[in-house]
Amino acid sequence: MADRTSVLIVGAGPAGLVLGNLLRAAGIDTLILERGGREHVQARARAGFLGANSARVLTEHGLGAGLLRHGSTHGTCAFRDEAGEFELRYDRLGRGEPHTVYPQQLLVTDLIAEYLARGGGLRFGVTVTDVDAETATARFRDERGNTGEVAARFLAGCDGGYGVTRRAVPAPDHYVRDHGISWLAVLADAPQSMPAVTYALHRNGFAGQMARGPAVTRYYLQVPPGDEAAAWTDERIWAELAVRMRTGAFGPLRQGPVTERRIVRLRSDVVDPVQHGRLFLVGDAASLISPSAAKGANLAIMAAEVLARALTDALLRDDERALAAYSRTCLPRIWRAQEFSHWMIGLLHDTADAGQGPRFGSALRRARLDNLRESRAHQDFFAENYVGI
Ligand code: RFL
Repeated sequence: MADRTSVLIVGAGPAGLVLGNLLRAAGIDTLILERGGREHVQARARAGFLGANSARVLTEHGLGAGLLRHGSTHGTCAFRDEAGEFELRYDRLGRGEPHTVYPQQLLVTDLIAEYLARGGGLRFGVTVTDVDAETATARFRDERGNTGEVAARFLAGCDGGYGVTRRAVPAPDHYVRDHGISWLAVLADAPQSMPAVTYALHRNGFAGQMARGPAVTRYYLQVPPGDEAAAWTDERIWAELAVRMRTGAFGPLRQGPVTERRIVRLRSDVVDPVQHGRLFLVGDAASLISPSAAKGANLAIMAAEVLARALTDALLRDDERALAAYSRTCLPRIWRAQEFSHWMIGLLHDTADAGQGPRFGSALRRARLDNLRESRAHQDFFAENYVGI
């Protein structure tokens, strides 16, 4: 006998948990199946920068208490290259909005607690093995090897960019770009070295610093594709960061033990359409976006709100118009975020496109940075896209 629920959500990341919370607030019966254990999911450090729209979704729906209490506001970023450093107060440019910095693992912890308090069903250690979009059923296997099936009115695919649900959309247009660029993503137990998010452009490659909390900081180092994270010792990481951040000119870094190092391949893709039958894809499952512009978690939260509204209309008011339009509603925003993230990749790296040598690429990059340094119109474009969309 299959379990039954109104909405079966695959995956307890930001997408699945925001969706689950919003549906529970409307009194809709939901079940989340999550492959990982609770501790693993609550410890997974990834995003940190939330745009104004994401903060609004969370606070408007009673999910922002932790964010308001422990998050911090950031409105400045800095760029360094051989010509020096300049800062952009992006919270005074464009639409005048700042970021709220709140580590993703804390947000996920809050969302799980609130979802359970709202009476939502949630099973950890359960892997969905395949879904049928037409009948809205899913098969799963738990950690002991037991298998089972859930029948739902609707399925939400919130299982990330490499999950099973996107494969249940038959013959989608699958747009893919591998940027041929890898970053070493580092978390260090140390306060941030620079007061602002800092992007350093250097002939050795890009380096970046992003705040995560008073005692934890994220750094990025562009590394050759194929590099292994284990090859980067603490000493090597700090030495290379010092070179690219030009600490000789701008002052030393505040070092601490490196607690996480992992290779992130800059890869982007979009599934179109993001719905099929009674299945709807949300967040990374719909579109993977490179972390260059810190958009992934933000897209996930906003799409979850769109889908929650549409499912509420369908289940409580028997009105499926918003559900039918889900792809059309989400895809333009996804593509705008992709466009900006590509623009950022071009700003931060020497990209040698076919037929255009590396020297041409780096000269273009310098011109792009000069525009950002000097032109108010470019600064407004940057600010609006950096925090908005
Ligand atoms: P998630 O967070 O990957 O969650 C998917 C969940 O689905 C589970 N799952 C399954 N469960 C059951 N059965 C299966 N078959 C399953 N397959 C998978 C997984 O265990 C997991 O729990 O997807 P979601 O919810 O769409 O959220 C997306 C965000 O996590 C992601 O876009 C961001 O982390 C991207 N990102 C950033 N986004 C921002 O908006 N701002 C940032 O500052 C930012 N920084 C980052 C980032 C991503 C990074 N990495 C690791 C790629 C920094 C980094 C380093």
